[in-house]
Amino acid sequence: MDPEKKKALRKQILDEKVFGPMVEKSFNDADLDKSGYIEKNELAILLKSIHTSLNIPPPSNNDIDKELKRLDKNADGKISKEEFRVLVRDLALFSLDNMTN
Ligand SMILES: [Ca+2]
Repeated sequence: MDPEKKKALRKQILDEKVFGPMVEKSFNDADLDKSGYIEKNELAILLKSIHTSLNIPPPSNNDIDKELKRLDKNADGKISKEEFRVLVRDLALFSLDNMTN
């Protein structure tokens, strides 16, 4: 993809009008028990399905702990919707970077 087009797409993805609903939907899908937070077991399920869809080996328990630590800014052991935005952003940009056309 040409860099200009990529830049435009990047901007589009991170526009709050697009990004906000994207976060909302991914969060609700990942919050299996509807507790309003993504707990470690839910993060594990989510990361496993992401790895599967990207065709990379499943995350180890250590990978999941690391990701939880990275996202869990206030260190309460679970991911709030606000904290979850980082993951959705990374994933959106990762998918964009890996688009072949
Ligand atoms: Ca939950």
